[in-house]
Formats: sequence, structure tokens, C-alpha cells
Amino acid sequence: MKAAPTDRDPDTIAAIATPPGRGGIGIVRVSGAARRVEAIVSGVVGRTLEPRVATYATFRGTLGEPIDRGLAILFAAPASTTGETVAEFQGHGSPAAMRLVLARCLELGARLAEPGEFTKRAFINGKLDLAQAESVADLIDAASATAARAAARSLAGEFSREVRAIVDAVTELRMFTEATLDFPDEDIEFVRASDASGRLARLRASLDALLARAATGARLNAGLAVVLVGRPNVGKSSLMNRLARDDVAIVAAVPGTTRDTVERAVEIGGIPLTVVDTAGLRATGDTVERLGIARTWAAVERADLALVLVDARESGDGLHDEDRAILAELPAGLPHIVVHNKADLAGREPRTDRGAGTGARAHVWLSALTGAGVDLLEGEVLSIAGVDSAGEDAFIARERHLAALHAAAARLRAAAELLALDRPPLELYAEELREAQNALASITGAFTADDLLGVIFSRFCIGK
Ligand SMILES: Nc1nc2c(ncn2[C@@H]2O[C@H](COP(=O)(O)OP(=O)(O)OP(=O)(O)O)[C@@H](O)[C@H]2O)c(=O)[nH]1
Ligand SMILES: [Mg+2]
Repeated sequence: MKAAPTDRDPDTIAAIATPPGRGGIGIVRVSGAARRVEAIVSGVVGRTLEPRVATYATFRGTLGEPIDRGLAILFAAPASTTGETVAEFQGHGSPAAMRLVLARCLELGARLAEPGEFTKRAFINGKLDLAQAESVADLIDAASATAARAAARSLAGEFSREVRAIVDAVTELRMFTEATLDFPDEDIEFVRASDASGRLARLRASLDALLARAATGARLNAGLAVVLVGRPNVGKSSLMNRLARDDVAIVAAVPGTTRDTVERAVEIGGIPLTVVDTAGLRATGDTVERLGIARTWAAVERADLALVLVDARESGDGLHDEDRAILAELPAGLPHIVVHNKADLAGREPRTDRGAGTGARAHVWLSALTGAGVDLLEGEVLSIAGVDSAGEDAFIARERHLAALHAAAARLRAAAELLALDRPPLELYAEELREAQNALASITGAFTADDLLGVIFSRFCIGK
């Protein structure tokens, strides 16, 4: 005889796991202690299920009335996504029927799952580490095929494995050091003999490589914000429409046409970008235009990359004094490309020049009107995003991961500086190593505060 459910069992949770609205199939998912989930299954389909065997059954309501027909599947703990016993009712994708199945599960003792709660349980039960759990949400949210592949790599644990390899190397270094702290006379010789500085240098190099891949992944995840700026009438809105392959912004021969910033999510070469068209920059007495120009500068502040449009018909180095003034106003360190538009009118062939020595990453001659040369610009944008080819081995990563990797890198740098001293203060050195290890461990969740877990999982959708 099975034991009765106890208060120490985790709550049984239930949710509609498929997206809101009508669909080909709709799935209600339940997770919890075996006997409670089994009780819900027999309440809904009127029979017991053999684990992992899809069983065609009628789903029934409180009075035994049929709600839907479909497949019921039981996954016995621990071989399930959450590590608990999980049941899935796969019906016809009618929102009304799914709500009735869900209501029946709640009536039978489940409670509604919070966002991300299934994945959180998978983390708690050791099915996924924290970085993998986060990549579940990133995979769902992936805005492009490249981002989806990067998330899938993280979900498969590649990112976590590399982080753990570095944690192991730090641990090994700590062992050498801490073992000798009690013997102050011999310690320094011992640390030197173990080639601590060589090991530390190699460790820092692999951390830097990991950081580069994670930084690319973070860009894939968040998408790059690209702002179009320039004098009125240079063709910013025309270029916006080209990049978006859609009629997003009003184009007119009248300078000062665009009054407000217009944003559009665009995918270039598998990379999600947010392109922002802005009001042309000029001195003006028009109040609305001035407000628009203030918004242009605000958009520039938020951007990762600026495309500064100029008229290709300008002679000399191709810049007007006002173009130069705009370039000088860009925030220091903001990468930018100078786009010489209207090349068709100037009688210029589309081309790219990377060596102009103007502080711009590149100059590109193109025509937003005919589209000639727009592909050259897209190539430059992707190479600045650092994801032209690197995207293919990126891990999806979040700001949280980058911050932890940077913190660890800073600790290791400090450790290397201490070790290079004539008489290295080994306690401080060991402390830096320990802090580096903690920072890295927070990525996979080995040392992560509960409140952080709450923040991470609350950003998931319900049913995940
Ligand atoms: N021949 C030619 N005309 C262009 C090109 N790009 C834009 N134009 C024309 O230039 C005029 C201004 O284009 P817009 O795209 O509205 O310029 P804008 O920079 O957004 O202007 P504001 O919104 O006023 O700041 C329109 O008549 C466009 O058709 C180009 O590459 N070649
Ligand atoms: Mg415009």
C-alpha cells in the first residue's frame, strides 16, 4: 500500500505549458510528488498510466463529463524535466478546454505554477545548473536562429562546463597556496616551485577567451541597438526602411520630415538588431523639432553603434562642417560608421573604406534609394557586433554572467600582481583566488543567494 501524501511533499504545481491562444495541440503540465500527481492523473483520465507511455484517453471534469480527448503521459521521478513526477495532458489546443483541464487539476489538489517554477524545480533537483536554466528562457525568447543555437549550446551545458573547468583550475591553485600558509618559512618557495604564476597566467588567458565568447552571446541575446543620425534629408529614414525591408518611416524630400525616433527590430545575418531612426540634427527654432532632436541624442546615448549619414555629394573628404560637428558630439567610445548616402546622385560606386583614419570604424558609400551597397553596410555592422563568424561558437550569456566573469578576471589580475611582488603576501593572494572562485561559482548557481534565484525565475513564462 502506498503511503498517504504528507505535508512535507512539495506543492503540486500545474500550468498550461503551450502559448496562449488556439493551437494544434495544447498541453497542461503537472509536477509534484508521485502519489499526488498520480491522484490527479486518475482524476482526469480515470485510470493509472504506465510511465513514459503515451496513452490516448478522454480528459474528464468534476462530474465525469468529457472535456477533451488526447494523450496523457506520466514521467516518474526522477526521470522528468523537473526531477519530480510529471504528468502531461496533451489535448486539442482549445484555450477553453485547456482551462477546464487545468481547473480540474487544481480541483484535484494542484496549485497554479508561478512563472519559471518548473525550471526552478529542475534546478533545485539538480537537473540543470543555473546557467542552463537561464538558457531555457533565452532559447524561448531567442530572436534569431543564431541566438537560438547559442542558447541551445548553453542549455546543453557547454558554457557551464567551461566555467567549471576554470573553477577547477582556481581550486587547484588555491590548494597549493593554502596548504603552505601554515608553514611561513617554506611557503614562498613552494608556491614558486609549483609554477603558480605560469598556471595563473594560463588560467587568465582561458578566462579571457571565455569572456569573449560570452560577450558575443550577450549581444546575441540582447540584440544590438543601432542608431541612424545625421543632418536632415540625408536619407536616414530611407536607410531605415531598407534595413527593415519594410516601409517603417516616412520619407520625403522636405528636410525635417522625421520628428520622433522610430524603432524597429530587424534581423541581419541571424543577429537581432534594434534600428532607431531619428530626427535630423540642425539648429532650429521649431519647438517640436527641438524636442525631436533631444530624443535623437537620447537614442544616441543608448546605442551600441551609430550610423552617421552624410551626403555622398560633399566634396573633399566627404564631410560637411555640420557632419563633423555631429561626429564630434558622439559619446567617446561609441563605435560608428560614416554612411555616404546618395552615392547614385554622386556618381560613386558602392564601396567600403576601413582605413580612413577618422575615428570611424568604416566609411561606406551606398544608395538607400536603390539599395546598392546596403549589403556592404550590413557586413560592417555584423563585424562590429563581433558576431560575423564568432556568433557560431558563442554561448548565450546574460549581463549577470558577464559581470561575474569580469569580477573573476579582476580578482585573478589582482592575484597575479600580488604574486609578482618580491615577497608575495600569500594570505591576500589566496583571498583573491577564493573571491574569483565565488564569482565564477555564482554563474552555475553553486553559490547563489535565494533572492537572486527569485529574480531569475520570475522572468520566465508560466508553464516553463
Ligand atoms: N537619389 C537618392 N535619393 C535619396 C537617397 N536616400 C534618400 N533619398 C531621398 O532624399 C530625401 C530625404 O530622404 P529621407 O530618408 O526622408 O531623409 P532623412 O534623413 O530621414 O530626413 P529627415 O527625416 O528630414 O531628417 C527623399 O526624397 C529621399 O527619397 C539615395 O540614396 N539616393
Ligand atoms: Mg527621416
